[in-house]
Amino acid sequence: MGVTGGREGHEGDEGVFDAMAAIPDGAAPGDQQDRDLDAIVIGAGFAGIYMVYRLRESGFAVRGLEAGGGVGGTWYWNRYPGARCDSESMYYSFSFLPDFEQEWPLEQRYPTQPVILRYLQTVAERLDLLKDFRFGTRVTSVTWDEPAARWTVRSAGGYEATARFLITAVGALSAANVPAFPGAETFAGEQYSTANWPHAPVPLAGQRVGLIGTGSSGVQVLPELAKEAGAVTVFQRTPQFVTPAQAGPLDPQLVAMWKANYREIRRRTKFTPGGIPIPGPHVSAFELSEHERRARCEEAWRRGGIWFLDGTFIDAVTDVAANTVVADFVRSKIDEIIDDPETAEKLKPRTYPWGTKRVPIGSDFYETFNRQNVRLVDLRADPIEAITPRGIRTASAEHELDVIVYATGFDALTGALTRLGVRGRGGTALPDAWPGGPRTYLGLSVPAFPNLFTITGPGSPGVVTNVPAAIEQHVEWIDELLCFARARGSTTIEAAQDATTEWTTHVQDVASQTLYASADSWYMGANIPGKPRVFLPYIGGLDVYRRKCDEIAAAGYPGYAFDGAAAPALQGAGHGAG
Ligand code: NA7
Repeated sequence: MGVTGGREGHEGDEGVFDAMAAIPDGAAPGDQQDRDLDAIVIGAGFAGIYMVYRLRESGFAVRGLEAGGGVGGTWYWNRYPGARCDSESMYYSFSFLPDFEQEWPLEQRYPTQPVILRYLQTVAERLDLLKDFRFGTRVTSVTWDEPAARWTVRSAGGYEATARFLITAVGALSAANVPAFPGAETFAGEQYSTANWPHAPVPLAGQRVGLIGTGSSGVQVLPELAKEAGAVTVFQRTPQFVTPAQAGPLDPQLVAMWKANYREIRRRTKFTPGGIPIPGPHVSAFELSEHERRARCEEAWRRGGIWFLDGTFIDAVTDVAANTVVADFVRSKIDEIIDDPETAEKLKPRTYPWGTKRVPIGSDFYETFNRQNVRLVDLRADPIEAITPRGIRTASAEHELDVIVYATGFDALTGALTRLGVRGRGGTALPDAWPGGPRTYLGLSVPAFPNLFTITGPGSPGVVTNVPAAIEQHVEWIDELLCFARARGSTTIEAAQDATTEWTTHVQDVASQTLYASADSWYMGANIPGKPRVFLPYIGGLDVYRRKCDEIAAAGYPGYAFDGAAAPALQGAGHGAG
């Protein structure tokens, strides 16, 4: 039986991704053709919703296309039990709706998937955006028509549209990665991917569940599976440094204070590195005594979430010794929490620095291993050999299962783009333009792909920040650039090779000042076999990035060519980030 759920561009793979069949492409209301558009936006998550709104308000004829049956993006698909955002509720929303932000209830510290989905649905309805989207429309080809200087977009169901500009709002973590284990199709039970979870409740009572993957999704789903299932076997390839979320209801007094100051908080959010204005650490681990270091880690752990991620030491991800202080602290917590020393040992990360794989934020993840119905299989010592009709066979045993849950991550940042089938000038396919890894200007533009803009694309800070904050910056900047081109009567906007090389080099240079490159993470493309090993997002900070983009806009967009003529040369040496 195939994995239930599905959406990624696996045409012809419907047996594996069969829930997508529930949204027949082409069944969407509206015409089968759109010929007179200024812009097409692909995706209806935070990015697509805001981009369509901005362009519409700027007077462009714009159409949003979305594979799913409604708005939500990430939050439409990732419906697994326990799914919630790692950013706190107060920050995880649009900042451009000052009246609505007063109205919208803030109840839990971290918004759950149903709450975020409802938020996006409500925003889309309030802004009257649903009519501007065509849902159930899976884009399978995007081609630059050189003579017309327009993009032609086609969907699996035969819809075709052309537009001057194409903006991808497809998400950085949306192309699900489900490894092809031998024999998966022979499994007699049910298989689910967290990234494509069914809309209907999945009955798990009394079932023997196997969970593959212990990244953020696996960390969130495990406690919920364990509460319901008869037994859960966790198949772990790499242990993680899981941080406690310290989730719970928000104090109404805090919410009232927050709402009274929302405008100022939003203003500060725009000029913080991570899009969340919390005071960062100002001390090196080595300015403190051992006792003080421990106390600082304890306090950050007690506060949980981002306060531990960003709240220990200023050198936690740049200095090996400082990093070891944090890593040892988390390992000591694992020992404290887990009853069985052998399980605790298997759960302790030892092969990469703390923070260099995306740190999962969990609720009762480690505690769940103290339950009688949860077992851990260490795949490093006991690898998966095959999936059989009865379960998962590892080197040492066959684990009998009724259900397999894949929480195996995403082809991050590039996967959703390359799966669109984009072809630029001369028919060049996007993956062919990126043989050694993605090359972009500001994470937003690619040479030889004129009039294409990639919200939270590779080289953007999006995914290492509070994502809506980065999305708003990208959307507003793209909208202003399109207005600029319209005002000067330009037909094409294209990133220059030299500016692209400079930005791409800068993205790697900034990452190389940290310990990130030493881990096999999705940041490095290391989770996808054969993917070039480069650091994918921009880690220099959203504040630095925003200033850089503002400077470029103010200077008339150097680094771009308009109608083939270069805009002024880049001013100043380098990009001034660090
Ligand atoms: P992640 O963080 O990429 O986690 C995927 C997990 O699946 C991770 O534990 C992987 O182990 C594991 N995995 C992947 N492929 C395999 C194979 N072939 N065999 C066994 N285990 C495998 O994805 P998530 O969905 O949890 O989170 C993604 C992001 O979404 C998250 O970082 C947040 O930003 C939100 P590995 O560590 O690669 O050895």
